[in-house]
Amino acid sequence: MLRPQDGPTRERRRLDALWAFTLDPTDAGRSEGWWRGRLPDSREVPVPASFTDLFPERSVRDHVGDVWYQTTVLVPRGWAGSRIVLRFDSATHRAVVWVDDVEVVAHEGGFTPFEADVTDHVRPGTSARVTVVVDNRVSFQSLPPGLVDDGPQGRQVKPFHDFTNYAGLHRPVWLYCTPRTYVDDVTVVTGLEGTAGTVDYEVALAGPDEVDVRVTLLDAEGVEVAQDTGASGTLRVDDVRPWRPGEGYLYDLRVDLVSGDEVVDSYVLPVGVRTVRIKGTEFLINGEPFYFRGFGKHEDAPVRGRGHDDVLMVHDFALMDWIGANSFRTSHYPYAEEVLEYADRHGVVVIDEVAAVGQNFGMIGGFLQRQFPPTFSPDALNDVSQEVHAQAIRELVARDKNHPSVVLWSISNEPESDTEASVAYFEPLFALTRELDPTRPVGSANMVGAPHGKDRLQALGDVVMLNRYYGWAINTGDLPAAEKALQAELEAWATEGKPILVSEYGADTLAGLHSILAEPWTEEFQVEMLEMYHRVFDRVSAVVGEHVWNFADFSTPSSPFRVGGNRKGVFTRDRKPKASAFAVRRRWQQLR
Ligand code: GCB
Repeated sequence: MLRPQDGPTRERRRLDALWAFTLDPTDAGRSEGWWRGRLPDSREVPVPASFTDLFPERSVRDHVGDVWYQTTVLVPRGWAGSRIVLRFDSATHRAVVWVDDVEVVAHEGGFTPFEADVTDHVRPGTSARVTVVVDNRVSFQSLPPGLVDDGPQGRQVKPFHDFTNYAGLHRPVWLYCTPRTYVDDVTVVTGLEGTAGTVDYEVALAGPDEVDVRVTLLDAEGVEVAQDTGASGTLRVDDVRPWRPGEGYLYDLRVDLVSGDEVVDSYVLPVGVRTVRIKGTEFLINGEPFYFRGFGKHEDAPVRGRGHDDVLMVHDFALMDWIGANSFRTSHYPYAEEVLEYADRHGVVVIDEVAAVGQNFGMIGGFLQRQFPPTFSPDALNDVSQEVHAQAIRELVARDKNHPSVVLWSISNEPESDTEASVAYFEPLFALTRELDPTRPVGSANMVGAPHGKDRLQALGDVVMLNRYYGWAINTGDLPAAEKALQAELEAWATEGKPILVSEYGADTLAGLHSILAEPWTEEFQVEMLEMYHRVFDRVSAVVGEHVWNFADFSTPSSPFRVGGNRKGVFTRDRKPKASAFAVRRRWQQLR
């Protein structure tokens, strides 16, 4: 799914602004048809942002169910004759959209874009009313899964993960136009042969006119380096400048639809020429072993919640550069496309994760103190859930397939992984991901409850991904015991002959809490614990990467385990360094 862009044949308007907003705690809006007029009792909220933390009101922060957004958009007169599209970069977790009185699109899943062709529902030169209902409920059939309880205080959402269930219109909303005959999709796969690069391309077009396809590859200075005609083909670039970690060199692939001399539509796709391959226990980018240094992150900030914000994005990337990170995982859901584009341009490596987190009812049942059916079973995560998961993977790959920064798909975080049922659930999803994208490896992050010998899912993946908390959740405070256990486990996994990525390790740490004898929760302990992990990683050659959990402290619902959120950040929630940031920096600057 192509991002809207401005160009000679296209124009876009960003609808980010203050929108009218109404909570709907009794689910009245859908039956009363709130889209037919102005929203009742509305107030203003910013788009994009989570609505969750905007107001000092429990009814907003803890709201479960529908919320309504509305705005008025002026459709430019100059767009007459064009195809006009309304696009939401995300709505968490599902949405229905109306333009004036007409329903134009519904979408399930909170982290991927969706759009509607609204050409027949708007009149250029006039305004249209856009109304969106966004539902933040989770269930066994949503991704991520969770449940909603009815308590004395009303509905309560219980996600099966630790991060806050932020909701709303989290990313930009666009109205854009294209010609009636237009470039609908472009797929590129790149290769390297000696000093030459190849770009296999495939263009999907739509619309009534007969057109020819012309593609041109331009280097970063705008110099044409290759050209071809036809909807698919291979471009060859002699003396290619590859995209590589640390250097996000990008070409532009310009796709023109032409009819005689006329350019009917034109779309420009940035392309990084690089390869990804697994060889034994090595993770190769452009044929060279790559070692992941970085973090699991969250899209999370005070007040704006999960709302995308360029200011924070640039700052986070700057801090990752300062500390010497070269990569991160989009834990635990696809991030805004702006983030991937930034990573493309700056040579930062990304593990792209679908919003499958909390698929382990044995563990969740313990936390929530209740009995659940078996995780993967007809009354729990069933065929419908699996199809929702499959669709989320389809949408993730469709959106992100062309990003050179993305080198690995992560299709779940810490699912139940030691049962026959988990294999039956995941086998088709691994196969689907590979069918959609045969060029990138696939993995899923394993949890300590299913160690080597018990786990059955890592055998399906290309990279062993391990989340480990020895010294914290296990052997709490006992680093010598933790070191032994970690070493033994990594050595066991190394016998699989696959690269091992430690996709999470970390300790909750209250910034400003100190002790001479490193005690859990202090800054000193976090430093000692991370350094212990690093010693072990250096002794196991199959380890190809270390992603500290987490880049920064982040918001969670209250619980006996959380003191004002999850405190495993190396930075605080407002991005101040803890002592560990300097320790990690010393190591990563050396590994650079
Ligand atoms: C995990 C999860 C992560 C949590 C983390 C923790 O294993 O993957 O989402 O935040 O543990 O700190 O509890």
